[in-house]
Amino acid sequence: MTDFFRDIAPVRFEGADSTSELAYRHYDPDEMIMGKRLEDHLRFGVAWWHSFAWPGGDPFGGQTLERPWFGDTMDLARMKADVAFELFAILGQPFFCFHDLDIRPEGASFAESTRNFEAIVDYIGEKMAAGGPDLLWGTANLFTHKRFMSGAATNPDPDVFAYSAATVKSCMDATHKLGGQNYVLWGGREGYETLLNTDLKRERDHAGRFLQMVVEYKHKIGFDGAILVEPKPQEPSKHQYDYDVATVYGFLKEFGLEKEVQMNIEQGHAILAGHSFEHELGMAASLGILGSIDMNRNDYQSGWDTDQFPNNVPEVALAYYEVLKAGGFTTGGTNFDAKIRRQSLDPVDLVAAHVGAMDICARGFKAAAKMLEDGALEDARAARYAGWDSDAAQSMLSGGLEACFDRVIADGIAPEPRSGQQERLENIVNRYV
Ligand code: XLS
Ligand code: NI
Ligand code: NI
Repeated sequence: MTDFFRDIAPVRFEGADSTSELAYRHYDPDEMIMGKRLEDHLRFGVAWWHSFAWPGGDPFGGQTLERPWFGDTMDLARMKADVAFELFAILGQPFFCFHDLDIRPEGASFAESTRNFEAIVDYIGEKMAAGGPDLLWGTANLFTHKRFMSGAATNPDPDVFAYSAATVKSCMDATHKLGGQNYVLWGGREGYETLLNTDLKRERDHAGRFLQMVVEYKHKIGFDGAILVEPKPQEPSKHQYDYDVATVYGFLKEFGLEKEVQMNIEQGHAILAGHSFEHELGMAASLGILGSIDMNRNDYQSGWDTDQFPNNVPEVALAYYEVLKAGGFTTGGTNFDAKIRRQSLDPVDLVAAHVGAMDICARGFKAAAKMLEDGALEDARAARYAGWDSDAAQSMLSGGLEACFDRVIADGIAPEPRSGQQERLENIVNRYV
């Protein structure tokens, strides 16, 4: 036991009227919603990088967070894991996620980094076996170290491609060993700063081959979790190849991977791409590649990836509405890819951030489930497209332009515009949130 969280007790569900600061008011893990426990719907995960590895820097200033485990030794890495599992015991959430770099000290060579990593993975495995949460997903950090400054799989230097592939292999092995349910690839530096020095076609080809190698290895080791790509339009690279869900789907098709790879969709990345979160989720669902979500919130004014904890119930409700409409999560879940603000110095700030976020999500999720069960939005949607239920309308889709032309003439078709009813639908949503 460390004394980092001192006497903070495990957080319990106390109901909407509770006045305790650290209580779940809306997240009752055992509440049955649409025939399933709320915990099994939402599948919350804590992100190791933001909660335990981030020192509080921003572009104008360095470390603000003092943590007794900061430093590059194995003992400190073990202390970090101890504190992580102490937070997990306080929150009671079912999952966590990590990158290799979050959990192990960097070694003097790849071999040493790998040894460090494997030892900490075993340490974490023991803590999981002792009753800790499960691994939602593992991933590799192929963007922080300067060796990745010009990309990982898309680096002009084949040695960096090799280093990246070796790193992903070891991270997939660790994820498999810990029973992880997914493996995530976010291409932070798979993109470019200027076309003046970039062979765009070659880089995309290498990224495609790299992803094929990941899928081949998944099958080779018998990892039955999902491979997830996390789209983001820019930041840190100026132009990133995995811009948004639709772009990544085209990329998957090009490399024959659309049946093998799904999406991990992040709220803040959707906003950076000029979309809403629900657009990205709805798009992935329509393409059959909705895997998991990184739940956070971007600042709508600052225009960069602020990774704040969610606190907007209506937004979260519309996001979960798309997830539920698509049938809910299978291997995926709700990973809080979110960090406290750099002024939030106290251990209790970290706990409160997660408790509040879990409550916001529970509230939004329950509103979404009710909206779906009551069918008001779906009835209106079905009515809007009802014209397509007729045989005449359907046969048009198998005919051609001339058949349409003939039908317009023969039936004297003269379409009348109809209301899209947006405000009435928004009022329906407002009854639930
Ligand atoms: C960064 C990404 C990152 C991924 C995991 O913007 O969201 O945190 O989720 O590499
Ligand atoms: Ni992000
Ligand atoms: Ni993310």
